[in-house]
Amino acid sequence: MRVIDLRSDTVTKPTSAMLKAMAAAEVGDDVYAEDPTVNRLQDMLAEMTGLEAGLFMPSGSMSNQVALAVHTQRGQEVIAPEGAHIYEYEPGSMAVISGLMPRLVPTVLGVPEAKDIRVAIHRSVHQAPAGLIVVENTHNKAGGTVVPLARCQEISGLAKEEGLPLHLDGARAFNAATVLGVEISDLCAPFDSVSICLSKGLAAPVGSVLLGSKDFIRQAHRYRKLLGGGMRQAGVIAAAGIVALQTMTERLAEDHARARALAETLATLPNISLDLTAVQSNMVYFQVNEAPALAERLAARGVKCNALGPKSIRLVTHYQISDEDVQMALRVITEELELIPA
Ligand code: TLP
Repeated sequence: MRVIDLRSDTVTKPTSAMLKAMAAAEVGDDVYAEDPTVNRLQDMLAEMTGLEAGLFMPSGSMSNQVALAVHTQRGQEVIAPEGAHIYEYEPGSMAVISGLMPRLVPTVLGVPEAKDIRVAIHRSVHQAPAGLIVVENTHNKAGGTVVPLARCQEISGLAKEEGLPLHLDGARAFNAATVLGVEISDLCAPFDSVSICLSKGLAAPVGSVLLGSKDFIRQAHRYRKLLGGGMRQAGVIAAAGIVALQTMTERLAEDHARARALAETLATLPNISLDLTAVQSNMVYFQVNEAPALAERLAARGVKCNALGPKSIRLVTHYQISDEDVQMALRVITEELELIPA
């Protein structure tokens, strides 16, 4: 049975070009910053994003948490959009690692307003002071939604006024840049630090890169080691990341078109509710009764998706999902939905 895995873009397998580059990678000890392939990847993404320096990380979660650790002091608050990955899916990491508390601000489809962030900045002696502002682009839990550039710039202006650093969880920053039709450097320009995942839509098997000023990255290096993220001959995986940057950034619109196609048909089906305005990149969320049971039945028929809560299902398109896969998945989902009592 062909398995159509729509659980996440993290499930992508390395392409043959990636595997070839991995086998041929020149390596060294990256804890000494001596792995030429890791150094090349870091320099390449720093150049592409316009930030001064980069640091290769084993995961997006570690990349975000190292950024939080470097930017803040214990006892401070991190202002983030509701549903932010650093809060929802990094299991208490900011509290455990850095002694931080989240202060979540409301959003419309993952897009916070500068005025709400301003209100969330606390300074009185009775309150935990703000230490950092975080934006997520695309915003995963809101549906893979995109924060417009003008809003990022407005928040950056506020952060500067308030003397607070601004971090971007850009796990899917290239998806956001694709939707907005801007360069990745424009997308990253408002931020002091940016975390970009190579292992999501860009299809590399492992790794993220944290970007920022040279001084920020020097401190991040220490925290990466502190968290056990010094990977030694990491060039073997960084090589796949380089191929991902060379071959995968230009094709993301295909994933977005397939997500759109999925969503438009799903929206017409009985027994579910789906907000088409939230379908902006490579994700489709819909609401349905007994989502986990539906996800199980779909998986048994070769269509894997994630039930994120009792009534929510997420489908994510990626490099290894074709037009035929979309049609096949729609057929199976339609049949299963028709079996649900209204
Ligand atoms: N997200 C994963 C799950 O953790 C939910 C997924 O399948 O979407 N920032 C954002 C916005 C993310 O979506 C993710 C991964 C991360 C950070 C963390 O990346 P990893 O999984 O590499 O630690």
